[in-house]
Amino acid sequence: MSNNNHSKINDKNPLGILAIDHLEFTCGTIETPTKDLFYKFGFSKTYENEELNAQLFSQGQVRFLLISDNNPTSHSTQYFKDHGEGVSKISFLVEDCAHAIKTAVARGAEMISDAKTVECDEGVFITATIKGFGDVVNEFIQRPNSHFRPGFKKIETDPKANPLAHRVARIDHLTNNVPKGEMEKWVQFYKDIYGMVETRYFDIKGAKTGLNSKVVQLENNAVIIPINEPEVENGKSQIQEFLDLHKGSGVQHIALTCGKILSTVPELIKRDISFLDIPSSYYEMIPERGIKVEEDLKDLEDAKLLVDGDAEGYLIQNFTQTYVGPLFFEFIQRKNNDGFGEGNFQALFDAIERDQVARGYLD
Ligand code: TYF
Ligand code: FE
Repeated sequence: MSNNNHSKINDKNPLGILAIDHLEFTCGTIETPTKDLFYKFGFSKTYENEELNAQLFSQGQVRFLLISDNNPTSHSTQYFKDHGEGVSKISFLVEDCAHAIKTAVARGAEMISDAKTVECDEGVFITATIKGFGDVVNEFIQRPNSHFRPGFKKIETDPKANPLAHRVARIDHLTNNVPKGEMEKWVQFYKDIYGMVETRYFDIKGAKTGLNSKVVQLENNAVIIPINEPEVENGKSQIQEFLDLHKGSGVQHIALTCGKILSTVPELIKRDISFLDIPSSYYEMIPERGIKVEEDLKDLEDAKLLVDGDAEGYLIQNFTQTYVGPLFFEFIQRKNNDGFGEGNFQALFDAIERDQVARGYLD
């Protein structure tokens, strides 16, 4: 399989990762408020496994698995006990699972389970897992067709689904928060095991928000992972606040790609999703920043959207409040710009600090 002409396995993608397949969210009960959140975000339930007490929520290529399996020997249950709700597993779709696990281990990964083949009515599925950052595990899944996985029943129509007029398409990036002093180690992990490359570094010093951040990614953009560490240990950085609340490393935010963010974010606001408040002074400064924005600035302001870019292109983004423990979501639309909104960081971190003050974490 790995030797055909269309193989995605090469030295820039040694494991042959095709995409983020799904993210597993461990939860205390399957009736968690996180499920209502997914419905408000426009997801619908597409698969279910009653034995595992697991439900898959899908929208575009984005898939979130809610699981509350309450099994003392399972990783998701252990993760929930140690951290509460959050992303307990990152699952990658691979071309050839046996190749992926063998190569990952040869490149230094710690194996949790070797390639395991399960045959069911829907076909032959192969999965394997390695240790990821913090207590998060990384799965490789090779599937024969569109069926989610063995043991799951497809749900033809979800009566509770409430789709958005313009749905989100995919996971743009997935940000990892780690303790002070660990950023470099995890950058190295993604480089060594996955063959990712480093594409950004920034730090914000002095401010209460102080943090260091690097981005690692596959060169084909299929997987993009910013990694943040607090600048000062036990300070008041937003990264430290996350680590305190989550009791350690974890997925801090998930950025979802929009096709028409000027429709999607206002629709989410109508559904009572809270986004960070951006002061109107922010919009007065946009014309001076040399970004050629097609949208009406008033529409962007009404929708509380941030813009960043240059003469060549830009992106539009905003961030929700924290919703799953300290985890939040970003909605992003790219127009010929592959940054992360670096030009917004001051306005963004000021807004996050105001939010920390409102919650009593900062004074
Ligand atoms: O993913 C990013 O890098 C941007 C910006 O705590 C960002 O979305 C960075 C750190 C942070 C919140 C947002
Ligand atoms: Fe982001």
